[in-house]
Amino acid sequence: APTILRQDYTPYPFRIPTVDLTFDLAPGLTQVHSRLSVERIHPEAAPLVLNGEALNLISISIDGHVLSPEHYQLDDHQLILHPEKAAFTLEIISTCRPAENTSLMGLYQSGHSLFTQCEAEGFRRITWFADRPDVMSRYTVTLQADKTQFPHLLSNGNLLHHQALPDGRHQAVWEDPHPKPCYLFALVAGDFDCREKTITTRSGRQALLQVYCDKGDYPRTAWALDCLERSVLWDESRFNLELDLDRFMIVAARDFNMGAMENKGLNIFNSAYVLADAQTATDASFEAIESVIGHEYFHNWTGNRITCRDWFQLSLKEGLTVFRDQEFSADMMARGLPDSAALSARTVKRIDDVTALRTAQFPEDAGPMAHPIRPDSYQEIGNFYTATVYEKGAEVIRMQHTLLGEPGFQAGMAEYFRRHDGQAVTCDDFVNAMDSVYRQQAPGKDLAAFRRWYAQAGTPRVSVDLQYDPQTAQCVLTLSQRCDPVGVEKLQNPAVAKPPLHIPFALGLLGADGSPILLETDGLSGETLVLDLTQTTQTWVFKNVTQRPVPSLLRNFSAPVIVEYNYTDEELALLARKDPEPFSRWEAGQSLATRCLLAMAGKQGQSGTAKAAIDLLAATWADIAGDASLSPAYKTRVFTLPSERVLLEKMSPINPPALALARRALRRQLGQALQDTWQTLYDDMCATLDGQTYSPDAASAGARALKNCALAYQVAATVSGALERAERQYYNADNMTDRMGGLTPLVNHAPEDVKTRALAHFYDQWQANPLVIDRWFALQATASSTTVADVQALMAHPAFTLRNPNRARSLVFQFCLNNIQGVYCEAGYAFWAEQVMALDQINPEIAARLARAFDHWGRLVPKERQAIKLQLEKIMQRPSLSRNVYEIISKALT
Ligand code: BAL
Ligand code: ZN
Repeated sequence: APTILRQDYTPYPFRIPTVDLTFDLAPGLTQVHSRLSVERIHPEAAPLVLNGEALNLISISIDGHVLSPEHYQLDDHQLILHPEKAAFTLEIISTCRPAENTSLMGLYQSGHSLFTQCEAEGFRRITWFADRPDVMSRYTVTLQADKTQFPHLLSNGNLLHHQALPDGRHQAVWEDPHPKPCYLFALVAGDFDCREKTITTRSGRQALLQVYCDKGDYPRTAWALDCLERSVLWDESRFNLELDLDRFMIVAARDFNMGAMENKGLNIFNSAYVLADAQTATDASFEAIESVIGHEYFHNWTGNRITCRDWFQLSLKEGLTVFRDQEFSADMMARGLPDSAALSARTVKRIDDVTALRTAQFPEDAGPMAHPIRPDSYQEIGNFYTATVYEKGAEVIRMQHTLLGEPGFQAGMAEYFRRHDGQAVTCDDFVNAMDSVYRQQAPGKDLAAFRRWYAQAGTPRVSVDLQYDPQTAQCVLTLSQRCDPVGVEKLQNPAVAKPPLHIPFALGLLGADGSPILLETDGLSGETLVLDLTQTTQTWVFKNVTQRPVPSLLRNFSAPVIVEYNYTDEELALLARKDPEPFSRWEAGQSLATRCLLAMAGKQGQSGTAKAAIDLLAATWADIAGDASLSPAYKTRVFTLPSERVLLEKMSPINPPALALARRALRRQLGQALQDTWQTLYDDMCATLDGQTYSPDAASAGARALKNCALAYQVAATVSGALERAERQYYNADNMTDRMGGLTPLVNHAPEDVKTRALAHFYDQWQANPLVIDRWFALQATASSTTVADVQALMAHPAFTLRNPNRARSLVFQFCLNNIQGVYCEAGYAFWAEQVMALDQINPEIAARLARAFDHWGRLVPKERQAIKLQLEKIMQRPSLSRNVYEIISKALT
């Protein structure tokens, strides 16, 4: 497969100011009539190259004259024309087959409806076009279809006409006033329920907000519409950005590759991120829906009004929009709370975001697919919708926010829109706008070193040295940064010295009793200082430090780095109990737990080796449990041990089964050691929630989370009566969060008959709801006792299909990615390889995601490493691998 290089970018030699599409829609065969106005930009005779895949050509004409085949070149990927005129109308008639399109890219059928997905390169499966984001056009779209089968015909922008046609057909004509790249095109045809609301935007315009769903799902759309309205209001108030459309639609699709898609005015969503009610969705789902609806809505400005020049710039819109959705969720969680509670609520969101980064992005940055947030090359762009581009990209935006402060960052955003509204631009253009504000704010400083974050792969490490001199009352802090070669760098240039990055490093110092020490250095003072680490090694001297301090490092995770500092266990316990900065306080507890787990994993789960540290951890947790100033949501994060996937990154060589064993053993031990604590927490949370009707607000969700966390520890520790309590909770719950809170420990710990009965009851109850049945599969896929044979048996269940991405994810992905005890064995690796190959025949984007499950194979203990290598080679030998899977497996084997 050819490698595409960022440095090879050249502008498209033509403009296509208008696109007029007429669709004759039917699942079996759809005809597309495309009329493009084309204008040559470059005088020299560059050919007009249009992309097209899986299309059948009927005719091509220029200014009404039909072209015969000797006037164009056509292959499986391109149509090349040699127009003589400088401006002309190009008409292409073609057909495609939505019902046969299992890739879910382009136009496809889901249930009885038709949907499109064009990002990144799906539009070329609809019609021949310049399928690249820097070609922007005004679209007029006519949709024709059978009226009974497809009563709703939707596309971007405003509805111009709707009329009946002969033979029971009808047509709708849509016009989008905003020029857009083709990846933002969308159409939907089907029979839907719709929940809607008219709102007034800040400038007094009326806008219609709509949520479309399959018939019968209407009762589960209220939350989504509410989230959409709050997103509109938030973008006005926090970012000064107003909705620029008269109509904003969201449509839920059962079959969808991604979470959702920000098509202009017509967002298409995976139904998992739209549908929710108390009975079927957990608190986590409600929260995820809020975040994804916000995310897609915020793209309307960051992504759609200003888009990407080329796909190497993907993080321009994704990193920025993830940052915006993270802030939206944090603001929603902190709404109406007094300052200290608001800080704690925001920190809970920060903890979750950092955990997600460490779970997916840190491993990616250490593996064969490591790439900078602005990649330099790709074979298949679909493989670069990654945690690095999204989540690390958001961290890079967040650091600019930290450096400029909220008012400065907003000034930079305003400058970005002033310069580039309506354009397709680069990450550099964004940083230039921020830099212009930064230079004004801080004369003599600039973002030159900061820009390296866009170019460098790998997670930097910052090592910390702290020297204290009681005589002079001075504390000398030295920070040193390094970033080891990763991915292809290791082969190409292992000795490469990466230049230092600009790392905003937030820090505090605590006294022995945990009280904050005022930091004074170089004209700066405060209880938290954000130091500008821009050199490989830098030193700061703090004055008037009257006692030996304990450092609180990288507060609020001010940069996406790994900190190295030799804390004693006691120092970690002090920070976990007393650090006034809640993120670092959580972090200290996690570090102490990590020490226990790694020591135990080194000894096959034996806790004797870490007894003192475990006792200290338990004592610390007991104190935190009783700290009335901390919210239940925050406590739940404290009591959640780091996941295996986070821990794997800290082990060398990696021994996953040993880690899983250690984690299970530590959970049991903490369950036993803190029996009374769990009982008190469980009772307190039940009392807090008693008599309330279900609401997904952050406070109630936090109470339920802590209750279910306490219950899970009791069951893990086989505390007498705990299993019965879980069972009662499962059967009597009035909401899905509590139901899952009861069922999960049952499935992991209960005797076979109890577990089987509950699972059968669950299936029976919810079999008509696909999203709930996804939970049923996922729960079994991740249960510690589940084997490859169990998963194969579940795949034979009538409700299972690999064709639906959510279903494939719920069983196959959950097992391969999250069932450490089940999958790390020869049978597990063989199963994984088989599924990658089977999925590749159906849906290469989804197959390529599964293909990454063992990215870290090269760092595993030798026995596992060999076994996985065999499977990688087996996949590689498969003829007709998709470009998507080929890129992943070939890089893994390099
Ligand atoms: N643009 C693809 C889906 C998303 O990031 O919103
Ligand atoms: Zn996005």
